[in-house]
Amino acid sequence: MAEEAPLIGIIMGSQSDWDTMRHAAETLDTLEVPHETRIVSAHRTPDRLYDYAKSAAERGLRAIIAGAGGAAHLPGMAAAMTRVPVLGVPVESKALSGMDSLLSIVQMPAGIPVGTLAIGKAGAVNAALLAAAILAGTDAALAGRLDAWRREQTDKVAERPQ
Ligand code: RP5
Repeated sequence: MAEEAPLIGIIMGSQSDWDTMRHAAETLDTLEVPHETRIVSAHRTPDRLYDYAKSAAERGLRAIIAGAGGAAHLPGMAAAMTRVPVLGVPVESKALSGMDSLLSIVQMPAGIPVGTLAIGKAGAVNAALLAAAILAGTDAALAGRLDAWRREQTDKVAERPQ
């Protein structure tokens, strides 16, 4: 989907976050939502974060999915610099299993919201589904693909345990 202008930006604090955040990218691939992926660290590449967040709206991004672990400032800092909705994914950290990431992302003071998802893969998948649902409000074809994705999930649930 490289040829289409991205509607969703997936950013992460480190290469080490990709194993989690690739699930967001794969879910958007499945739903045929144009997106881009970037490593943008609040701590190590603050200028890159500034440029990314400041240009997000004018570049046409409709949501940013931001994953980070530990002292996870990335989603909140991105949200502080753009009105584009930011969905935060707490990456599971080695030291505290992602509780640090979760609390860093979820406890935003009133005024700058970050929509916070679950820790790890579930959060990455759900961030993508939520971003797709936001876009589906004004995109009937995407709404159809999202409904089909949900139907398929429902159909996979057996009535009785095997
Ligand atoms: C955070 O620090 C990143 O989001 C990552 O989850 C964590 C560890 O980063 P690395 O030391 O693996 O680069 O900024």
